[in-house]
Amino acid sequence: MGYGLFTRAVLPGLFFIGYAFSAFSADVAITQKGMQFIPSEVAIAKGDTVIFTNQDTTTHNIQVVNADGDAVDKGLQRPGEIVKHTFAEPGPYQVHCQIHPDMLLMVTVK
Ligand SMILES: [Cu+2]
Repeated sequence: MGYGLFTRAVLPGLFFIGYAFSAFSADVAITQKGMQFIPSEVAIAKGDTVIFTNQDTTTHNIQVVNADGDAVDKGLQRPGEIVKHTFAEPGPYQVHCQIHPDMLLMVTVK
C-alpha cells in the first residue's frame, strides 16, 4: 500500500523537481589551456554555472567583472583545480586572469 502511494504520488513529484532544475540551469565547461580560456566566448542562460578547469601547468586566477565594473575574485587556481561560478544576473561579463592579463573570456548571460 505504502509502496503504491510512493509510486503514484511521490515518485512523479521527484521527477518533476529534477526536470525543473535541469530546465532552468546548466553547467558550461571552460578550459584554461595554453594561457587562454577555451572557448574565449560563451553565451549562457541566467542561473547557469560555468566550470573552469585549469589544464595548464601554471597557476591561474579568475576574476568575473560585470558591466558596472563590479568584480568577483575567485582566488588562485592551481594546475588541475576546478573553479565554479554561477551567473545569477543577465548581462555581459568579462572574465580575466589577474596573473596573465592577456587571458580573457567574454560571457553573455541571457
Ligand atoms: Cu592565468
